[in-house]
Amino acid sequence: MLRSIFRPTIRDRRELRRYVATVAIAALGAALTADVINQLTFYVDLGTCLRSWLITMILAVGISAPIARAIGQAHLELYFAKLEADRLGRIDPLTGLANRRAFTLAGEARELRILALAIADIDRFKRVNDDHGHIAGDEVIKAIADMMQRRLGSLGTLARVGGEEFALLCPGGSLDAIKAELSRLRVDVEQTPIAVGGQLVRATISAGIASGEGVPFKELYAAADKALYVAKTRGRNQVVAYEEIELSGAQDAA
Ligand code: GH3
Ligand code: MG
Ligand code: MG
Repeated sequence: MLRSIFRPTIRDRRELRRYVATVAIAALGAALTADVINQLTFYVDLGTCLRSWLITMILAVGISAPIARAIGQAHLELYFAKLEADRLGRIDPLTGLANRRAFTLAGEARELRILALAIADIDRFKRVNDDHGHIAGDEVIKAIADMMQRRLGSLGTLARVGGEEFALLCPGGSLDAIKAELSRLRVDVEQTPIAVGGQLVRATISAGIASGEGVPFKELYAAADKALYVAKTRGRNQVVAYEEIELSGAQDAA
């Protein structure tokens, strides 16, 4: 009881009402107990006792309820502010996608079984900035993020994990379907000029994908990153699967 009064957890209006009621009942109980002892010690007559108890009850509730309401309201606002801060701490402000922190938390969630992880990176993005300026560069990042959201958003957690780098974490579905959507996204980006400040900017992306149920998140991330690196060295604007490079490595060695 004391803990729920002095260290309350108030998450909605119902809990706020319960808090006000708890404090008012506690104040009423304490004040009435004191007044009963008082009146019985200095007993005059029953009428005086009853009038005093009635006044005590009205004062106890009348004073404690508004104070409890103000304290409870402050706790509720603090709770909402914390929720909002948590939400903002997981979102990339430019694209509205999850940020790297949220992506890592999702990937390391113990109960999550990961089917596939892909990393996509805009090709030669430094040139976009150099040719069109940093603000136009931001617009390009945002436009590509929107294309990704439309193509890949339903497949799992999509995040902006770096400047012009995105990652997708798929907990289920069909691996072939995920690879196919990633390839369609690559074509979408290649074929969709992005209008920024009266100019059309053309961009391409490269992506690496790794899969394996039960493989730890960090290992899968490193494998997808390796596949992305191979996509870049092979000339960019392509999707490479880690299994594919492992296989070709084995064939080269044979
Ligand atoms: P690659 O094909 O090898 O990926 O080449 P790249 O030029 O895309 O790669 P690099 O890593 O050399 O350059 C990435 C550039 O992205 C450099 C940096 O200035 C730019 N960048 C990073 N974050 C942002 C951002 O938030 N906005 C803008 N406009 N540019 C950014
Ligand atoms: Mg790049
Ligand atoms: Mg990059």
